[in-house]
Amino acid sequence: MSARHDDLTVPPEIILPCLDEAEALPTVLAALPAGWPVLVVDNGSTDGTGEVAAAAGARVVVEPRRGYGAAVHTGLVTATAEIVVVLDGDGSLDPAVLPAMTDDVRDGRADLAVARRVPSAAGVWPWHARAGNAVIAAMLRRRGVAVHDIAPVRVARRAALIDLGIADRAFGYPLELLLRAGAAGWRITEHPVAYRARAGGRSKVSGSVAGSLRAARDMAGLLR
Ligand SMILES: Nc1nc2c(ncn2[C@@H]2O[C@H](COP(=O)(O)OP(=O)(O)OP(=O)(O)O)[C@@H](O)[C@H]2O)c(=O)[nH]1
Ligand SMILES: [Mg+2]
Repeated sequence: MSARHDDLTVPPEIILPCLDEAEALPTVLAALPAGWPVLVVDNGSTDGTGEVAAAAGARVVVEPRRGYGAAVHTGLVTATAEIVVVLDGDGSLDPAVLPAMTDDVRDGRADLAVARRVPSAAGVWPWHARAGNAVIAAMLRRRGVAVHDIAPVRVARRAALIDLGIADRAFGYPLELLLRAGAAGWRITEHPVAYRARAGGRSKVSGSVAGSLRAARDMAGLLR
């Protein structure tokens, strides 16, 4: 018998897009809800990310084309669970929020559950990253998508996410997802998630003004 939509015994699958996260991954994987399957998308890492993930019991798929969106998309089409979680592989987002987000989707309160970052210490969210984010979120709200962050964590039904037809394969991916979900009339719930320093390794985006600008450029194209 196949699993029912509301079968509470079937956990969602956690997709972790990872570019050079070998240092952070052991901590990240150990903190995830017990028994939930994990799919690490190794986005062309050169630091042994895939080996570390496999040794810790995760399933690994390699996506050589760089880009956050490319990694997430490959995760979606490779995963098998009905409901999926997309979370960063750097340990910056507290996975304690995942069960409540998943319940929203499983119980039918939401088509998409997202998280909004709440910094847990001064300095974890640099001003340039935070400012760009606030502008984007305000634009989304003006378009009727009631969010306060660009959905750094997401839970939804896998098939529905694929059907949204998101085309961006870089850092515009989460924003395009929200725009398309809003246009499709999806019900969205938003949960606070503790945002902290990455569990190891090096920041590639918000740790520098250049990284923030690159992310802003990917997103700005979608809002024109
Ligand atoms: N930067 C970057 N991250 C990727 C890519 N592909 C997958 N990822 C992963 O996507 C997740 C989110 O990345 P970010 O949090 O935006 O990048 P970061 O390097 O952690 O930089 P911060 O903004 O400092 O958090 C991390 O788990 C990355 O390893 C890619 O092409 N570039
Ligand atoms: Mg990060």
